[in-house]
Amino acid sequence: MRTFARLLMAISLTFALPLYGCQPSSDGDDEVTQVGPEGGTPSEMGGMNTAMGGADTPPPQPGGNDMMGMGGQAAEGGAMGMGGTPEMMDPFGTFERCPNYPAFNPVMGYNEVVPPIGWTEAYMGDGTQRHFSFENYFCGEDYADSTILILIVSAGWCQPCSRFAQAYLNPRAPNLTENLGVEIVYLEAQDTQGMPADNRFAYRHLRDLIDDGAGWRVGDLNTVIREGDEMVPVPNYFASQANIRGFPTVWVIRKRDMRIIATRSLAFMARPGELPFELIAMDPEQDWSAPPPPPFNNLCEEGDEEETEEENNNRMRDATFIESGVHTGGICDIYPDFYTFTPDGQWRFTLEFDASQGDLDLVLWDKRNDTAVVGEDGNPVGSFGTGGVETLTGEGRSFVQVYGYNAASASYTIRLEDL
Ligand SMILES: [Ca+2]
Ligand SMILES: [Ca+2]
Ligand SMILES: [Ca+2]
Repeated sequence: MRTFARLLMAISLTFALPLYGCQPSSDGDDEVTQVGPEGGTPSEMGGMNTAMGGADTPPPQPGGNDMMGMGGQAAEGGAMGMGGTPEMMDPFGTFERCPNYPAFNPVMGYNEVVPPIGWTEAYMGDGTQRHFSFENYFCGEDYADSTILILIVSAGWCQPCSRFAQAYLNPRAPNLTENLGVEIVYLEAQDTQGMPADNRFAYRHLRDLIDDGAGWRVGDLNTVIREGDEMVPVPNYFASQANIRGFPTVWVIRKRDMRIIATRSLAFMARPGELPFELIAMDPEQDWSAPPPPPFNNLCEEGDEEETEEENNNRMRDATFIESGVHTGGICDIYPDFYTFTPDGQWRFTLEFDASQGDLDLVLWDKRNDTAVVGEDGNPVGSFGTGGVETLTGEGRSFVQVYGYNAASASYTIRLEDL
């Protein structure tokens, strides 16, 4: 596998495979710098970075990280009842004390060992609650056969987070959890308003998205950490993590040493598509910093592809020039399609396709830097819906990238209008 991954990396370098990074997090993100020696920076690799991850950047946080202050959430819930002593049975179970938990780094990120944190009264999909911690996971008998833990750090307002949970992770969760020893933790850092989220919000939000699908539901307000004999509240622990620059942040933690062995943003830097959780679970000792791309299933029919054997539009500099009007094309391989046009004033670019065939997205491209345009709010400028129409407006000479979400394939129709 290692050889295979390296080969793919070499191929991607040779053919300048698009680098699907999380645009808002690409500057100063340690995950990005760590890929440097092996993969080079996006500009070194042809500058084909894109916003395909669809990661969002959180809105400004009113009140800041420590708004709730310490002790905002009691580690031991009031459900203990009157006269409860620490020895009494906690209805939510116990936090395991795990003396052989590995040495960790409080700064979470790729290749780091995660700290012994947990969540009081975490929710399961069926609404039952139990204390859950990384120590429970590392030492507990319940997890003796587990291989990896997938930690998804999301926000209630973040659409790409919802799509990731609904369309990508949850459909494969039964196989992952029942056959491949995978534990899943959905951590909501913020609610729909961008305010700090608690377990209850996480439970309700995930119930709307994935019903009773597998995985813990926890909120960052209920995060606790081991301090001697106690688990002490550290509300907004994730909000203060420097390596979380956008949502969703997805980390794969190997149980053997509690090390983060794969991240969604690193994977997007290397190739199109989401993390291959099944492959990682089956071989957690492998180097997953640059996983292989997902299998591509070409759903185009004869004549859908607007490109030819001789000429492709996979890169901005090879963009297909189009006039106002209607055009047809297809995402018929894993590479994106670039288009450019030179209207006098404002324009609208509408992409129509069969969403049941594949989920296509649009990104406005920055011709100077050869990356996705980043808006004032820090998010890539584009259209990332789940239906069959994506629309983008702009002004003057522009470049637009059409791509398939998680290596999706579909034919499409473009309508370019002067406004
Ligand atoms: Ca094409
Ligand atoms: Ca293309
Ligand atoms: Ca879409």
